[in-house]
Amino acid sequence: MWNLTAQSHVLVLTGAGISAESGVPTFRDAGGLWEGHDVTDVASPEGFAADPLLVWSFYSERRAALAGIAPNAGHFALVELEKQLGDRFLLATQNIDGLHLAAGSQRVVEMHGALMRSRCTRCDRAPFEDTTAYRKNVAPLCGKCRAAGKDALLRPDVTWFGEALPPGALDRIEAFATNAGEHLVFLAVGTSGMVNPAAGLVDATKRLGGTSWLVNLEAPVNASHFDHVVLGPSARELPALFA
Ligand code: BV8
Repeated sequence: MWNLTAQSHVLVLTGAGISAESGVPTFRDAGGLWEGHDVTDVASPEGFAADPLLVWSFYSERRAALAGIAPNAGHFALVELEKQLGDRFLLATQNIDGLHLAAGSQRVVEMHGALMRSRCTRCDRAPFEDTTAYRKNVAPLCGKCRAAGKDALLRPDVTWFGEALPPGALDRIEAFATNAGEHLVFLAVGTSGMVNPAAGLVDATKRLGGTSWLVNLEAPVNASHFDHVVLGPSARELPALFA
């Protein structure tokens, strides 16, 4: 039974599954492939170096697909939980769709960056909002570098396979969990548990003496690591769990 105490600190980890009912395809739906490429090929620095046009097509299509997409009841249930818990709540998301922020979540760590942000591959310009779905076979260049007479590609401001997470992201998550200690309640939602370091959070919870929950459509590879498993769509199961 999901019953929190006054000492409970809740760390939530979300993956592509929480956005599925908003109409955002998960990686598993595509069988981990995109246009016949392994996702780790198009979502890696090597893939970008090899074929920046293909990688920009992959991300531009996902930007275009986000038009008209809205958060669902699962996202809003987490907003309500954050309102109840305040600084005893932290949301770490693997998703880059921005739907948690759109729903009103504030204590959010975007572990893998943001789809609607780009950054320069060369200069120190800060990552900037970029909602452009570039036409096929167009890879955008940095305007600041061009003004300096240099050609430099822009890239999506996301964390690719083989790249470190954004500075401070993991520290913030680990500090929250360590501070919670045995009062940590870890809740994973809509994730296949195949990507590290996110997938290791359930084991860190156990080491801390905390309790772990999973809400997922089907049992993922690491289901047995969780103390409690709720199988079903998160837009239905999260509101029911917190009721
Ligand atoms: C790092 C990019 C270290 C943006 C993503 C060998 C070689 C190289 C690296 C590695 C290696 N072995 C291990 C690694 C580490 C690697 C890794 O884990 N690889 C895996 C593939 C083995 N990890 C990394 O490289 C990470 N970095 O380790 O850095 C380092 C340190 C210092 C210096 C340098 C390096 C970086 C990982 C980030 C990769 N980038 N995204 C983008 O394009 O999105 S990950 C990408 O895949 C997504 O962001 C997402 O996180 C992940 C897919 O996972 P899920 O979100 O779980 O989605 P999935 O579709 O798989 O599952 C959906 C689930 O939802 C399913 O279970 C389904 O049943 C469920 N579901 C469906 N519908 C619903 C539902 N549940 C509820 N309700 C529903 N309605």
